[in-house]
Amino acid sequence: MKKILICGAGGFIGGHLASKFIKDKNIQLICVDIKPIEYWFQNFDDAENYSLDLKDYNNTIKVTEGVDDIFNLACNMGGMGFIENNKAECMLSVLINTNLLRAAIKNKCAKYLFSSSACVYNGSKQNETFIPGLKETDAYPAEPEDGYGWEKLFSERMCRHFTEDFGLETRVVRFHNIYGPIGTFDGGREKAPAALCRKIIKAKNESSKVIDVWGDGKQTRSFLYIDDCIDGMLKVFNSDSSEVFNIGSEEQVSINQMIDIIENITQYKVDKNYQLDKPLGVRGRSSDNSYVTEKIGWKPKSTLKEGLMKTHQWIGQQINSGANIDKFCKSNIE
Ligand code: GKE
Repeated sequence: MKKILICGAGGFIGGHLASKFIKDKNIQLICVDIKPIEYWFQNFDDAENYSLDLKDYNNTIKVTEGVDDIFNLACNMGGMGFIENNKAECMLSVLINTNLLRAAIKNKCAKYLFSSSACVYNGSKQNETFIPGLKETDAYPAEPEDGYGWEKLFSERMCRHFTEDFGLETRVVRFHNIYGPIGTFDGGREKAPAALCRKIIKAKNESSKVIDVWGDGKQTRSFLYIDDCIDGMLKVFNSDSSEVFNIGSEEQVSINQMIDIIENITQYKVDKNYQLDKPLGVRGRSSDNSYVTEKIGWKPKSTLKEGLMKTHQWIGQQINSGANIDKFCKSNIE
């Protein structure tokens, strides 16, 4: 029996990871999140569930006792609209990683995964719309996204030094804009795929023609479907490498191209009201997966269209169900 701890289990990626582990009868699962349990996106009676603030060292000691593997997916985060306006809050997540690493040593845990982000990449390499995919080495020289990206880059490095100095086995993955069902789609923390599905579904429902789009729509990203994210994260975790790996897609699209795909799924055309004063982030970003494919043997399976179809279907159901959807739409639940 293996004892596994998921930190941030009430959030999007943590919830999907918990739903995978809970099916494995050889795993004793411990789930922790700062949110009250009724606000977790997914929760399972067969797990031990705790609502605790992992910025507090005492709590990290408590939940890591007897644990073999730790998945740290806990941080205060969101899409561009959140991270650009909450830099201090994002940086405070450094306390979660710091205290969890210390607790992992104290409680002699075997292995530790840190979820980093494409926001660590050097901004000067992301100034054009269509850019070559970012390689793991492109994080240095350091010029990450202010606030959120600095915290991620610092915490990545702390993992490395805990491995070198204390022998803790660490794994680090850099997620590139993960999307899918059972995630935030309104309220300020949502990322572009969910926001644009929501806007186009609502426009159709209300027979309105215009949606707001942040920026000029020419900025690019690559988006990774949640199932591929979980698969990649577990492959990296189960590998024997403590290096940092991209977990992203190489299918780089402009926001306008993604809107075309969502319009086709919705079977509804909209006019775009471009809002140039909204948070925009980098001009272009995509993942280069050659290193993770070579070393770990992972690459994503879903196309953007396939992933968006499933995401769109779930968001449509939530919007049209009349059920209480607060937990997927509120910016601050603590
Ligand atoms: N959120 C959002 N909502 N973004 C919009 C919207 C909208 O209605 N309309 C257009 N955009 C544009 C944003 O201005 C940005 O240029 C682009 O879509 C992507 O925004 P995003 O999905 O919110 O987040 P980013 O890719 O810029 O940044 C995210 O990167 C991830 C790592 O790849 C971060 O916020 C983190 O969630 C994460 O680390």
